[in-house]
Amino acid sequence: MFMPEPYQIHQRLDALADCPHWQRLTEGYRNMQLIRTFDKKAVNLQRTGQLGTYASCLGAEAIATAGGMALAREDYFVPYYRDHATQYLRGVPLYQILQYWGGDERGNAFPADTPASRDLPNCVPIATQLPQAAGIATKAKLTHEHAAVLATCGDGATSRGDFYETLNVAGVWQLPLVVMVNNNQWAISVPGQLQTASRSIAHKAEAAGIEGIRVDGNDLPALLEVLDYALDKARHGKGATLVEAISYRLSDHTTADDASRYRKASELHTAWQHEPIARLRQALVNARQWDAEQETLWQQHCRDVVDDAVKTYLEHPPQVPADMLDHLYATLPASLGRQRKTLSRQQGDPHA
Ligand SMILES: Cc1ncc(C[n+]2csc(CCOP(=O)(O)OP(=O)(O)O)c2C)c(N)n1
Ligand SMILES: [Mg+2]
Repeated sequence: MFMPEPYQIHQRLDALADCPHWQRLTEGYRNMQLIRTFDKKAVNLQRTGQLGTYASCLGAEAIATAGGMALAREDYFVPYYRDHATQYLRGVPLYQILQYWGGDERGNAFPADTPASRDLPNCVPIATQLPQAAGIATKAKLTHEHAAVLATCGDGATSRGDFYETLNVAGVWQLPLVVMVNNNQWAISVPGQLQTASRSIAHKAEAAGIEGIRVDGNDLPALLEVLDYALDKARHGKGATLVEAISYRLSDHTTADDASRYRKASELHTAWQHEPIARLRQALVNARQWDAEQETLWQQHCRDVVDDAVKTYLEHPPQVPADMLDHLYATLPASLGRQRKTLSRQQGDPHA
């Protein structure tokens, strides 16, 4: 049974000999490859004017995949914008993830028959999703659900009041909450050392009286161990955990950014040596759990799945403009009602 060492960075990839979970790790590897293929395609779609501004998950594949694999159906997921893998594993089809980044809100209507139907959509204002996650965790606790809430954010988000307020209530109310921080070393152009003077992000748990764990965010088996532990603890009423997953943002901040203007090429080059997919592949190959033939077949499969998702996304008729007024109010105010009618008429609805 895994027990975390306080504030030591937990790693597992280099000591997998006694691993009883090869099947889970190869499944995780496949998921990470799939999401990287998707991510590359999404950037290309943006570059060719077919997607809006997009936040790449390059380098965050292990973190988000571990989240999706460790969550149980009855748990809740409160994401931030690099968690495409978790959303996919919770049941959001890839084409819907593209819809969201294409500016189409229908991408946030997660399928009702999947675990994702319990989850929140992305939240653009940094860290504001965290108090909402604490709210869901409070409800889960008060109604005695056997469920945990996993909420994620970036290192920059940990400077916001919402983050501290969330940890505070999580501690004092013993909430079934896990906050996982993707510490990718950068918040747009702000590096970690300008972000906080705290010894680590995990140490920020101390003041809230909850457990803080550090884990290598490029190490899928380590992440799975930490999340299994923290989510299980939450489900059994044993309190909240702050997980700091240390990774590196291998992409620009978003497609609207050019990171070469503020960070050294040598730093990026070094970070690529530790990226999560190649490391896991090497471990699987060493253990004879994966080979070149499987790799070729899987990569082809990933391309096919992603091509299908892109086709479905591009084939969807655009949202009608009147949609922007729907789902805002239980009863639309009269002034907006008139605007809605005008929009509908312009769309060619004679009965509007
Ligand atoms: C309240 C708020 N302030 C500023 C922004 C602009 N903004 C978008 S992403 C970002 C940086 C976030 O960095 P981090 O939390 O480290 O996440 P990362 O993008 O590195 O994954 C900022 C400042 C915002 N979206 N919301
Ligand atoms: Mg960051």
